[in-house]
Amino acid sequence: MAILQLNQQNITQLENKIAVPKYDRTKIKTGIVHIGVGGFHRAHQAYYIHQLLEKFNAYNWGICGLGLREADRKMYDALKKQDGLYTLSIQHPNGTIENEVIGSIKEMILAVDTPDLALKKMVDIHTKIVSLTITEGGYNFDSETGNFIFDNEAIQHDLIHPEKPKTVFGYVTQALRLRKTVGSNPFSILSCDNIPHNGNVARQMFLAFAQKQDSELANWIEKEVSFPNTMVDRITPVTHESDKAYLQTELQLNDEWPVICEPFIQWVVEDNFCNGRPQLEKVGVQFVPDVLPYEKMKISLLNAGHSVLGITGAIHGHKTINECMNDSVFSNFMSRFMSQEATPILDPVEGIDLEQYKSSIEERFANPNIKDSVSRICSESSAKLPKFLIPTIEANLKTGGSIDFGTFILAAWCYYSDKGFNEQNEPLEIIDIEKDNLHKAAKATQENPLVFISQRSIFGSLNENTRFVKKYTEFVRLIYAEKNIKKLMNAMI
Ligand code: CS2
Repeated sequence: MAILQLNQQNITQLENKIAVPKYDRTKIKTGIVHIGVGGFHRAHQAYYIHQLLEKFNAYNWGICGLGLREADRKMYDALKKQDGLYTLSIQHPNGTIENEVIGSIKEMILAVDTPDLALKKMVDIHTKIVSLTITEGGYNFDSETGNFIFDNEAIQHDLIHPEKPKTVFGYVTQALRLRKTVGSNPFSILSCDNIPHNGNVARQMFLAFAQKQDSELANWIEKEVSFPNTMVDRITPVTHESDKAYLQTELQLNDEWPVICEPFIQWVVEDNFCNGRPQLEKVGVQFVPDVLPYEKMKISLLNAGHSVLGITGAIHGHKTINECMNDSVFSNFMSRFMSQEATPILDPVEGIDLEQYKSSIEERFANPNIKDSVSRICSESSAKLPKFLIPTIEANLKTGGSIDFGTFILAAWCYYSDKGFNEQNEPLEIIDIEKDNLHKAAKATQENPLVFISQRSIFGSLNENTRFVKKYTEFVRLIYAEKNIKKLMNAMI
């Protein structure tokens, strides 16, 4: 049977094989410009908007995907070819797969090719929200000081050339400037990254940039633009060739870049939008006055739990998170980390039973059909760990709580960054913008055990805490001497 290319024209031929959008896509107007379209955005926010279109004809809230970097070209090309359509394959633990074509991404813009078009779309009066998944590192702040990093070429360029921006800070600020000039309302800036207080952090960073460029504009942004805090959740592994091949053989469908995800989905949002918002509560999004306890809970348990499994699992030679969960030493170690170190630092969260929440994380991680690679989890650890794990260690140092599990992970991360091979002698796939610096610092550990944790932009002042330094040094010594991470973990649980 002939293989059909996924695109708008073929939609009617596809509807016998797979769920396709029932709404009239020609009626969709862009209300949201999303910067950073990747797997997660397409499994999460775009899926919620798709449901809103499907059930409530929310035609004013379509999405325009905006890529600012050359690295976004591949996604741009794939979605452009498919008129913004893509397949979401929801993988249940029992093997059931729900495939659905998602239609909420109405248009795509690649700013490196068409910068004027990108600005025009952000300035368009119908655009009410600019949302972001620019990764934990994308907010451009120093973990030690919390300040915006000005000392970088692209930022320097954008400060001097407001009309020819390159970075997210330059684009958003210029778009707001143009909106102010023509007297239209600003858009809300909606951060969907895993950073505690993501809205507040975004606000602080965009204001710092704008202040340096144009203080009058910065004052206007401060007064008029809202930056809701949000907690986002859905595990979305990297798409593999086999996922594409599955759609080709099972559904005779060619999709350049489908998305795989788990059934679980959650979005908790602060109801603080300066220019309107979609009625997402109709499709299960929770609007709450204070998102911070939810964010802290999710980041300290789920994201940190992922890093705990990912780093140790990678060293041992496990390839995926579910493989780690099948190994009781790893799953028990994570569970001990969660109960002994992360739970005590959390505030009560309304409507959530923490014990149940932790069990659900364990079940989700064990989903055998998600196959989330440890390399995705370990990627960009230099940006993730200062948000996911280090605050928990710091909080426990303040209260005198346990720091063993968290500290072990930092020592293991040093070993991981140093060796570049797992204990089965296979090369590790290390993806980190700081990869070379991490490797250099970790290499020096044999002579001076504190070099790695003296990278202050990652570890802050942890290297000045005697209790932490003692534990860390002991673990580094053990991990390097034993060369058997599992044995050491087993002794701790
Ligand atoms: C993961 C997250 O990047 C990571 O290390 O912990 O991508 C995680 O899968 C999502 O935040 C789940 O919502």
